[in-house]
Amino acid sequence: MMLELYHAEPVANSMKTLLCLKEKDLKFHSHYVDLLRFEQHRPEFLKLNPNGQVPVLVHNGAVITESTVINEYLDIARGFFTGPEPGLANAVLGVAFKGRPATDDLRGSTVFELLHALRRYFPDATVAGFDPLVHGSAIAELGMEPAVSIESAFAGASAVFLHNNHPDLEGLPIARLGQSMARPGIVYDFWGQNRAVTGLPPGIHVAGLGSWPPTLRAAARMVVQSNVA
Ligand SMILES: N[C@@H](CCC(=O)N[C@@H](CS)C(=O)NCC(=O)O)C(=O)O
Repeated sequence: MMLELYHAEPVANSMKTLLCLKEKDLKFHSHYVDLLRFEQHRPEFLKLNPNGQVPVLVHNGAVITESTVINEYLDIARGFFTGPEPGLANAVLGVAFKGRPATDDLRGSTVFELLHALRRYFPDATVAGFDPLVHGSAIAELGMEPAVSIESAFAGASAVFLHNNHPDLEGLPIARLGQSMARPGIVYDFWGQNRAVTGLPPGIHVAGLGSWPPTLRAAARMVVQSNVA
């Protein structure tokens, strides 16, 4: 979906994001907000940013309001809008601290470590994020592309991480969801909530802590050894 930027003159904080878009040669729809006419305080704009400030980036339902975060988003998620081949994509489902009892609280969530590792090992990969409770804007602030559903998070992903134990992530139709994944693909189930998966499409694997088959263990060891100095 098209990037949309709400901005004022190409100075100050608006300039910061405009420069980033220009540098990356990203096409975007420009919404000029006339600060001298106080358009930043109009109700329709305040719905986007209650702080009444520009710049604001809107993309795929995500509303991002801080210029630094916007630039990080453009940098990290650039694979989603630079070309027809987005390259390697990962997806993280269930990003909150825990899934039972269900919460949208991110504090203490191991998703920070997971994202850190993904960025280290796959610097060019995009990461889609979905959580039944965590708002898309919070997911975008973590540098993930907010997915609107479990289905869309699976689509095109090479690796899908079921990170917390929210009940919605239990008993997923992985054989069907896996059909939309890139090949080879892996669904890594941190909580083992999808143990008895049958009928997987060729090239799609399911693994979880303690369940890696020897061939995948060897492959994982090679990846780790080639990345850890
Ligand atoms: N922390 C914000 C600051 C944004 C900011 O200060 N924007 C100014 C324009 S450069 C603004 O919208 N001012 C209008 C107002 O405060 O009424 C960011 O970096 O995005």
